[in-house]
Amino acid sequence: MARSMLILAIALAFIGSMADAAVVEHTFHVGNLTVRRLCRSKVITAVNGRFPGPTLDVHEGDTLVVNVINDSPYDMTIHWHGIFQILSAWADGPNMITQCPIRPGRSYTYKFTITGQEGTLWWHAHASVLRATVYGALVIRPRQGTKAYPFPQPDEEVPILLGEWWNANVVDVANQAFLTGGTPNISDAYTINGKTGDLYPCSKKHTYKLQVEKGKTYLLRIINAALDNQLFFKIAEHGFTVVAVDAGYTKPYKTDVIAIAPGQTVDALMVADAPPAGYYMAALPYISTANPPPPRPAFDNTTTTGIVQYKSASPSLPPVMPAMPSFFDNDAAFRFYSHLTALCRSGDRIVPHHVDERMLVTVGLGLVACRPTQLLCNQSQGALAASMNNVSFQFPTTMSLLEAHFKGAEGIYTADFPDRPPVFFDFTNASVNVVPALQPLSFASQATKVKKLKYNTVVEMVLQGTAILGIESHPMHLHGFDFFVVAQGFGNYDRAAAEKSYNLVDPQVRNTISVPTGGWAVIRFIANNPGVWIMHCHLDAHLSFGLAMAFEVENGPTPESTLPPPPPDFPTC
Ligand SMILES: *[C@@H]1O[C@H](CO)[C@@H](O)[C@H](O)[C@H]1NC(C)=O
Ligand SMILES: *[C@@H]1O[C@H](CO)[C@@H](O)[C@H](O)[C@H]1NC(C)=O
Ligand SMILES: *[C@@H]1O[C@H](CO)[C@@H](O)[C@H](O)[C@H]1NC(C)=O
Ligand SMILES: *[C@@H]1O[C@H](CO)[C@@H](O)[C@H](O)[C@H]1NC(C)=O
Ligand SMILES: *[C@@H]1O[C@H](CO)[C@@H](O)[C@H](O)[C@H]1NC(C)=O
Ligand SMILES: *[C@@H]1O[C@H](CO)[C@@H](O)[C@H](O)[C@H]1NC(C)=O
Ligand SMILES: [Cu+2]
Repeated sequence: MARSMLILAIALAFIGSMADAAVVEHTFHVGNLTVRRLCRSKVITAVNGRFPGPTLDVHEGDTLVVNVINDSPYDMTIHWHGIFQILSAWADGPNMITQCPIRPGRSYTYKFTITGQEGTLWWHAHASVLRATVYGALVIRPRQGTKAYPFPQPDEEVPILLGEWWNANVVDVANQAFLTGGTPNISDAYTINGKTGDLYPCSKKHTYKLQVEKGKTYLLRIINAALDNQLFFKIAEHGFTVVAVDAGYTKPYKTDVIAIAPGQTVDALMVADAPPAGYYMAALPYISTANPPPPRPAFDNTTTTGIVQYKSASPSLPPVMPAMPSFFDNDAAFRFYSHLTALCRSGDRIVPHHVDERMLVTVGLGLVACRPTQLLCNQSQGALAASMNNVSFQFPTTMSLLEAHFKGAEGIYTADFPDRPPVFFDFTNASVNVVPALQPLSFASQATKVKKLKYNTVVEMVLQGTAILGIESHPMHLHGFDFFVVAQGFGNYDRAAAEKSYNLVDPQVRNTISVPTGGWAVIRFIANNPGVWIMHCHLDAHLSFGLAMAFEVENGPTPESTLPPPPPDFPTC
C-alpha cells in the first residue's frame, strides 16, 4: 500500500512537472518608432511599437519561442541576457558570435528552454548599439505550483528599467566614434522605464509614476539597460532589501542605495512605510574613473527620476528628492557590490572547490593602430581600443564563431587566447600608466581568439583591471553561464594573499561583474554548456573597442551534452 502510494506520488509529480512546463510564444516586430523626449521628436528602433519593449513573463521550465521580424533599417539580433541556453547556443544572439544578423526584411525564431534559473533577466539587441532602445524585461517565476519565492510574497511586482538616451541617432554616434577612433558622444539623459523624468526640460509628461499603498510591499525588478554607465539608484525615505541579483537569490541585504552596472539586475523589496506623500526615485551615474590624469573625460552628469506616489496623499506637493551619492563614490559602489552573498538552498549549485583551468586576464583600455576604414583617425596617435591580455577582440565578418566551431571551418578564429598577460607590471598604478607609449600593454594586437575548454571544465578566472589610459571599473558579462564571485579586491592580484579571502561557502552568483575600479575579481564557473560564448565588457563603447574574448566549449560524451545542429531558419551571412 505504502509502496503503491509512493509510485503514484512519483507518477503524479512527473506528470505535474510535464504539464507545468509551458511553451510561451511571442512575435517581436522590430521597426521605427517616433517618440518625443527632451523637447523633440525622434525616430528610434523599437519592438512592437513600444519603448521599452514588452516584458516577457515565464516560469522556470518553460520554453520561450520568439519570432523576431526585422522591419528596421538595421541588421538585428536579440540576446536573452543571462539565459543559460543549455544546448541552444544558436539562440543566444550576439552578432557574429552565435549567428549572422537578421537582415532588414528577414526574420528568425529564437527558441530555448529556461532551466535552473529564476528571477529577473532581460533581453536586448546585440548588434551595433541598437540595444540603446531595443530592450525589455524577462521575468522568470518559480516553476508553476512547485515553489514560492524564498522571501515574503510581495503585494506587487514592478520592472524598473534604467536606460540612457541620446538626442542624436545612436548609430550615427557610434559610427562617428569609429571613424575618429575616439570615444562616442555622451548621452543627453538617463531614463526610468523609457522616461527621462521631470528634472529634464519638457519632461513632465515623460516621468514614470508608481502608485503605492501604505503598508504594501513592492518587488522592484531593477535592470540597468544603459549603454555606457553604471548607476546609483535610490528612493527618498525608503530602504531596500535586496533578495536577488542577476536571477540568483541572495541572502536578504538591506541598503538604501543600489549600485548597478550595465547588464546587471537587482531584485529589491521596498515597503511603502513612509508618511503618505510623493517621493522621487532617482538614478545618476557612478563614475569609477575617480582619479585619472586631469581633465576627467566628459560624462553625462544628469539625473533621471520617477515618482513613488502614495494613493492617499495629495499629488500636488512636489516630491521629496533623495540625497544621492556623489558620482565618484567608489566606496558606496564597492560596499554594495561586495557585500552580497548567495542564498544557499538545497539543490542549488555550489561553488566548485577544485579548479581545472586557471586564467589571469587583464581588462582595460589602450590603443591600436588606426584601421584603414577609420577615415578620421589620427595616425600618429592611434585609435582608442580595449583589450584582454593584450588582445583587442575583432568580430569575424564572414561567419559566426559558433557556425565555424560547428562546421570546423578554418580561418575564422584561433583557439589560442592566452591564459596570462604577456608581461606582468604594476597593472593598477595610475602614476606609471599616464603615458600610454611607455606601457607594455598600451598597443594591443587585434585578433579573434577563443579559449577552448573541455566539457565540464572548472575555470577560475582572475579579471585584473589596468590603469592604462585611465582607471575604470569594467562590468564583465559572460554568456551561457553564471559564475561564482569568490573574491574581489584592489591593486594587483596576488594569489597567495587573495586566496585567504576566497568565499567558497556562499559567494554571490552573477552573469555580470563590475570589476572593482583599480582592482581585480576572481570568478569560477563550470563549462557545462557546449557552444561558443562571448565574455565582454557591458559598456557598449568598450565592447566596440574590443574588450571581449570567447570561450569555445566542446561537446560532452553523451547526446545530452552535444550541441544539436542549427534550426532551419538560422540566418547566414
Ligand atoms: C526608419 O527610419 C529611418 C531614419 O531613422 C529612415 O531612414 C527609414 O526610411 C525609416 N524606415 C521606415 C520603414 O519608415
Ligand atoms: C557629437 O558631438 C559633437 C560636439 O558636440 C557634434 O559636433 C557632433 O555632431 C555629435 N555627433 C553626433 C553623431 O551627433
Ligand atoms: C554637469 O556638467 C556640466 C558641463 O560640464 C556642468 O556645467 C554642470 O555643472 C555639471 N552638473 C553637475 C550636477 O555636476
Ligand atoms: C594627432 O596626434 C598627435 C599626437 O598626439 C597630436 O600632436 C596632433 O595634434 C594630432 N593631430 C590632429 C590633427 O589632431
Ligand atoms: C606607483 O608607481 C610609482 C612610480 O614607479 C611609485 O613611486 C609608487 O610607489 C607606486 N604606487 C604604489 C601604490 O605602488
Ligand atoms: C601587445 O601586442 C602588440 C601588437 O601585437 C605588440 O606590439 C606588443 O609587443 C604586445 N605587448 C606585449 C607586452 O607583448
Ligand atoms: Cu569596460
